[in-house]
Amino acid sequence: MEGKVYKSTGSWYTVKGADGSFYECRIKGKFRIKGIKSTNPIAVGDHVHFELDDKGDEKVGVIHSIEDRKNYIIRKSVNLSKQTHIIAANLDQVFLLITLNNPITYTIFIDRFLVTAEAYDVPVVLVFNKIDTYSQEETDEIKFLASLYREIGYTCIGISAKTGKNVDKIKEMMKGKTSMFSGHSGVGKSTLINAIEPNLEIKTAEISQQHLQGQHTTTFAEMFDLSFGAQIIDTPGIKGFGIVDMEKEEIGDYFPELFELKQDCKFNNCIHVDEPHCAVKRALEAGKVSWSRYKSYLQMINGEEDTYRMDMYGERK
Ligand SMILES: Nc1nc2c(ncn2[C@@H]2O[C@H](COP(=O)(O)OP(=O)(O)OP(=O)(O)O)[C@@H](O)[C@H]2O)c(=O)[nH]1
Ligand SMILES: [Mg+2]
Ligand SMILES: [Zn+2]
Repeated sequence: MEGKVYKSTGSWYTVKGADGSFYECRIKGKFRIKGIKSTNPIAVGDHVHFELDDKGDEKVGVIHSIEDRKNYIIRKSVNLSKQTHIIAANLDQVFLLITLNNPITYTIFIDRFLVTAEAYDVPVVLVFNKIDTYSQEETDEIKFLASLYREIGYTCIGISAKTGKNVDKIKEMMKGKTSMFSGHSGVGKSTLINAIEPNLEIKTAEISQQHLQGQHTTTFAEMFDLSFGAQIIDTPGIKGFGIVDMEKEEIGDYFPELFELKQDCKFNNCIHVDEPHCAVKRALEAGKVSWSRYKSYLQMINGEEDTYRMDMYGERK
């Protein structure tokens, strides 16, 4: 039988078969996919082939093969830096939810996420959530960030999953597509899905007042079919986002604004650090490339882990 993975808990996979029913499946023996070392060989969104194993009344499936992926989002966990994890596969787009505080999302996190999405061909929409809570100053900061990323070519939108502001616009963008919501714990991924499709009643939780962070309420990635012809994958909040298997020379190509300038650098293998006649550094000094983006870029090519964070002005926090 053929189906799509809707949920994975590590050892069990919930697969929706071509017949529309859900089957609980396991993986057959040692299952490895060539070229990808990840803690999870199969992820939500994967197309799989499975056989039913009749055990009494219970029908349990055994997955024996997986179809080639259109794309996927993979990350390195920060503390187990050798371990990589595929968050989801076969996506039409990802909505990255961002909040300025409760919890704080730093630009380095956004930029690491965007680099991976560029590398694996997944379009990203930046969603600034909780706009009902911001002061004038914070609203200005959001506007600044949105214009920065818009200039590079990313779609940006300010919303409130709580009041419903602009939620219809997200819904419109989701029609007919498979999307994923990602971002730190507590940014409102599950709340937004509930706002879009109230009868799902997905569990959400308040930010911890002690740590001003989310509580990791969603623990497994899960796909839902929505009533207006869309699919959404809710994911657990991620702390850091480590990029996987990228050469130093390659990273700049996943910053669209740097990639565009590269052809004007004197050296065609310029990594925009110390080389003379570098178009990126020229653009940086002229204020045409953002310092926060360039700082993120430097951190990535230097292989620095996401152990400390910077705010949008490059101050260590
Ligand atoms: N004021 C306000 N609160 C919001 C908004 N969106 C979400 N929240 C609140 O933020 C808290 C966290 O929301 P969740 O939906 O659980 O966050 P999550 O991103 O799913 O978090 P994890 O599952 O832990 O990754 C809840 O208390 C929500 O009510 C918003 O637009 N405005
Ligand atoms: Mg959640
Ligand atoms: Zn250069």
